[in-house]
Amino acid sequence: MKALSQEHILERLETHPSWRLEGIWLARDLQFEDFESAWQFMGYVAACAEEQDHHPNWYNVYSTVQIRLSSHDAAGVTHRDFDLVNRIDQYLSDAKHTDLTPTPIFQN
Ligand code: H2B
Repeated sequence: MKALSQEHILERLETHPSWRLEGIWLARDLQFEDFESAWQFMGYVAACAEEQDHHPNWYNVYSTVQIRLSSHDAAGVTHRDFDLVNRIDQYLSDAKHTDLTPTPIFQN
């Protein structure tokens, strides 16, 4: 599958305003109430990823989860990433969370 153009990605992101384009990644930084809620969210995303055979890069510290979605085989963002974004947004529409300001991964 071919990577989408930046123009196409930015257009699609208009309906997903909590996500941003960061290089070849669709990025979002989340905070939940506690580790259990973060882990529950990660369990949901992991199940989606297995079902779709498309997996997130992510980083978890206690109640925060930083997600970076890209299609490694296309070296960019494809429709598969937006499929996962849709399912993540669907979960979050019904789960207590806050969006953090864009945060670099591995920040001390
Ligand atoms: N996930 C992501 N994000 N990109 C891929 O290219 C990818 C994947 N490839 N999950 C899949 C697994 C591939 O390695 C397996 C063999 O289908």
